[in-house]
Amino acid sequence: MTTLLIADLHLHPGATEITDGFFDYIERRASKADALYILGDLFDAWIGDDILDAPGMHPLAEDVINRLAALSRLGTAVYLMHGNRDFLLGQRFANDCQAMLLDEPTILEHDGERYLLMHGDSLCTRDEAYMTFRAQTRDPEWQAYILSLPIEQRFELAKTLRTQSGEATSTKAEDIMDVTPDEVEKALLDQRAHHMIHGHTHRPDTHELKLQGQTAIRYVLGDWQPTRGWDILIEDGARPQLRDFPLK
Ligand code: LP5
Ligand code: MN
Repeated sequence: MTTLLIADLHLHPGATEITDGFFDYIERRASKADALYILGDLFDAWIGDDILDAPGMHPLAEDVINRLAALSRLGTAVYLMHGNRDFLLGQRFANDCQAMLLDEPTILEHDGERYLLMHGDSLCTRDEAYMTFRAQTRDPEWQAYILSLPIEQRFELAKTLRTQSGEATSTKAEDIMDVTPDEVEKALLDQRAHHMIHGHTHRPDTHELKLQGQTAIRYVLGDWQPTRGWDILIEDGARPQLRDFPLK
């Protein structure tokens, strides 16, 4: 059993190197794996699945759907989790990709180990302004209201939110934008897991921590750049490997 995990590709129409690198990754690496987990922020922004109603309106989304659906048809199970940029990805998108939309958190069992999978933003509890924003944007009533707005208006709103977020993050202390250690411990204990894999913070690393006297490991995926991608490979009988690689 071979499992791959990725996150934070932040695909958008201007990021053609990352998109091409992702499609190459699907062809050369993911197609040989049993499963591919995409742990949030596949897209830089997602304003609703109804952008797919008008063919040709969002060629990038259509390309991604076609590639993921082909991967799935060829035998690699594809799993999708929401991130803080693409929390509006819906069942329609997942169905079109022949992917399974995951709840957060999800437990992945591999080789007798329990891996707690998250995007990672929910662990950043010291970022109180973001926590308020997150509660609002994950509220089903708010989402239903937003999805009822015309696409053009949503597009503008997403642009405004990105600008406001950029301004907010430029003034926040670095440590409040990282995970809160107590939240990590709590999440692991709640789910009886000793391994956690997440993205979001863009601080790729492997951290060991003590959890009730036992060693636990938190793996942090990196965000994809035009020349560099990141993943985690889990194979039977081996420790997960956090890898970076040049994009072609
Ligand atoms: O994303 P990034 O890396 O810049 O920063 C994140 C947190 N910011 C966000 C906001 C997103 O970037 C916004 C983009 C979403 C695009 C899709 C939206 C589609 C739905 C709407 C349109 C249809 O997630 C940032 C964290 C940082 O990670 C590190 O963890 O700090 O948090 C913030 O910047 C939040 C701000 O501190 C507070 C919010 C500012 C906006 C206030 C507007 C209020 C309107 C409320 C209703 C939307
Ligand atoms: Mn994120």
